[in-house]
Amino acid sequence: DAIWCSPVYDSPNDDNGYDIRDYRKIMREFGTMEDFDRLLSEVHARNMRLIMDLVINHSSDEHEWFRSSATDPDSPYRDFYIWRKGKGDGIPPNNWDSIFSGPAWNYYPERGEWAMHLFSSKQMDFNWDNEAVRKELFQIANWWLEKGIDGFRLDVISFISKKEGLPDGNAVIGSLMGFKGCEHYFYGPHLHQYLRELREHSFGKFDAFTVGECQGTGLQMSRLMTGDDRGELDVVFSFDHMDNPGKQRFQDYRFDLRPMAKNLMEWQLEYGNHCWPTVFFENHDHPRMVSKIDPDGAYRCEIAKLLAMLQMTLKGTPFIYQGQELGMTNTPFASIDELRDVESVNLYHKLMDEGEAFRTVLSGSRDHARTPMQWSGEKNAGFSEGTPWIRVNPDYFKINAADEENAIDSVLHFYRSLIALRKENPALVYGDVIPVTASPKGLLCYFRRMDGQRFYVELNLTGKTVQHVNTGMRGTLLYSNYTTRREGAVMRPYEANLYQD
Ligand code: ISL
Repeated sequence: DAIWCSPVYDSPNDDNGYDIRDYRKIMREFGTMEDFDRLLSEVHARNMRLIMDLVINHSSDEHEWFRSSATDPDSPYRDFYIWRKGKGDGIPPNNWDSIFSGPAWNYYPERGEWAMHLFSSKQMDFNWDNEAVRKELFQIANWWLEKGIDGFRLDVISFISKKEGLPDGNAVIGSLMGFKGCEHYFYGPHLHQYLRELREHSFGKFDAFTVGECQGTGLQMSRLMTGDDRGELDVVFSFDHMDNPGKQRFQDYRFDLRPMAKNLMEWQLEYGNHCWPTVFFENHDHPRMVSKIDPDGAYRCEIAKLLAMLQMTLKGTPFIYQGQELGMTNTPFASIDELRDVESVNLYHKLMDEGEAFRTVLSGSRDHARTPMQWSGEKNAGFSEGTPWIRVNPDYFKINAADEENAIDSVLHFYRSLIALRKENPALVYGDVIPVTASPKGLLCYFRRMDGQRFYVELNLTGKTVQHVNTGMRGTLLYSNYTTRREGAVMRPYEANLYQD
């Protein structure tokens, strides 16, 4: 009942719209402001909400503020971005790396200085320490809120405050994380102050919903950003569960659901009653979860449904990424020419001489999640009559919305049923989460309980059979991802069952 749109603002599209040239204009490829206004009113007419992506850690280098700050010594925007002198001999002001490969700095001869970009070389970081910048950004947010949108997803909002003096990043942290400098902005000195100002001057005045993208802040720091008495954000996206411990996205490994479940349970139990979690397994920055877990796809439907059950029976706000509800998979891109994402392309060129570059890029590429939505088995998956901007996943013949709609036991219908059940039963939203601590290894079992109502969820997180746990619960089986009854006391691979007392 709510939609989050990734950026649809005017942009040269160096990073799929996350590089904004004009915050008050719609990207030509997507239509006009009239189209947007119609979208908003049709969404509201259906009693739904619309959340926009607010990308205010950086803007495009084609934004007029940046152009003016680079070229005009008298510009009122001179200090809107992070400009510094270099160390001489073409050496940038510090050793920070861009998250999208290469140094985090561009040199501008017209100004004789370097400007910082934590992301691509066309995404220039704003100088949040300048109050005039903050005021302009609050006005942008308010302009959209006055239009009547319902809230924002705040892009890399935890990166907005950088440590004074911009000191060099530690080499060990840099090699662990893949980019140097991050300890100086993952949780910067003025972050809380800036979030409070945002709320005070913008979101709070409109009672708007906010979800902050907060890479690397972990449970405790996220509590400080979302506590209901803190006046900062409503909820955050935390990413610690999205890769297995010790692994990172660009590694070719089979994702194990067990550590993810452990992490989710920590948040369920320790985040506290003054904070509210989000629950998500996919977004536009991550490969498809079913493929991470089971690259061969033997258990694709079972896993897709297990994820649906987990997501719809945990405490928190669930976010479903487009295509997740069909069990969409990774795409077998054949070469680098088929990839579009700036992060993938830059990484490929960086790795070139290390061999295996394409394989590495393919394991983590964000393009897996960005292929056209699979509406039907028609040409281009029913997405477009024209040539899509990126390759269509060839499996659209067997995985598409039209077929899922017609098949009674599809992943899509499973999501629908569970969403309906959750809406009808506050115990699934607000109820206590009570894990069964004696569950055998490989199982995740928990109760949701409120006002005499009780649900029980049992999930086999592995591809092997596991001994079933007897909790004495004699409830009715409401949903299962297996249609046949099991024999004996074992849980089949990735089996997921939901019972009610
Ligand atoms: O820190 C990271 C690398 O491990 C990234 O996951 C980073 O947090 C993430 O890429 C930030 O994502 C958001 O901002 C980017 C944009 O490309 C993404 O699409 C967006 O979700 C820059 O605006």
